[in-house]
Amino acid sequence: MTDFDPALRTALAKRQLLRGGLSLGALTFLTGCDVSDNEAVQRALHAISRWNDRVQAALFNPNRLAPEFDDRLAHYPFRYNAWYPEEKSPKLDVSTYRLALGGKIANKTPWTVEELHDLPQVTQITRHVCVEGWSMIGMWSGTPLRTFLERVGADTSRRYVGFECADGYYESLDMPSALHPQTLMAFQLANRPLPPRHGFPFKIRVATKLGFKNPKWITAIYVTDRNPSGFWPDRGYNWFSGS
Ligand SMILES: Nc1nc2c(c(=O)[nH]1)N[C@H]1C(S)=C(S)[C@@H](COP(=O)(O)O)O[C@H]1N2
Ligand SMILES: [Mo]
Repeated sequence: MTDFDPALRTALAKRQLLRGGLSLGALTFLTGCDVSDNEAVQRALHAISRWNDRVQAALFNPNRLAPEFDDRLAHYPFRYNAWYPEEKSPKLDVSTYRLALGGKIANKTPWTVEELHDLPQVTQITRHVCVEGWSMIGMWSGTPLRTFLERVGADTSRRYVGFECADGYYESLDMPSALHPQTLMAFQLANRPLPPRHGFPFKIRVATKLGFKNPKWITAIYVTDRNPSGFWPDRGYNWFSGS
């Protein structure tokens, strides 16, 4: 099922242009390297992607909100995605689960599921957009990541927040995106506890970014000045991937 709206398609096409808009000739000219020299081309492309990250970060407006929708438009069940089939997705145990904290955070005491669920929650209906070519509107409830970071004494003057997941996936956000009012630790989907396949006990829902920037089955959160990158950014996708 796809319910891709045209405005979004245009926005994505523009992003594609920005990403892929350099011709091979221009690339040769800019980098001064022979395009058959694969390693040099890879280095140049990575340099362009890093430049792209900086431009996107500079354009990011921390007060601009992603569109929110009427609850009748929210899908449930919700489409599953990960880099492997659903049967292999982690099933975390409520009684043994602990969220680990690291890096520039004052109080690193691990959190149980019960403690997490006691945090204040808000509800948001936004569109999840996967680079693989599908999108779906969903209703997520949870704690703004900003509230949690403040609660544990995170140093929000640092540059990045990193996430580790039970399946070996990892992702990270620039601090302004982590503090954005729509960035949530989502504990619920459509008013139900977050189903195991969607990240129980919680996922990071980032309404301003593409689907792969929304890590599921989080086991650790840390604050750092060194860009932790991400599973897909390390495989060629642009790291910022948002607006
Ligand atoms: N831990 C983990 N998180 C992940 C992924 C993954 O493979 N592992 N895939 C990402 C991608 S590409 C997408 S589109 C969304 C899908 O989330 P959903 O199953 O809730 O729709 O999860 C993201 N978060
Ligand atoms: Mo995705």
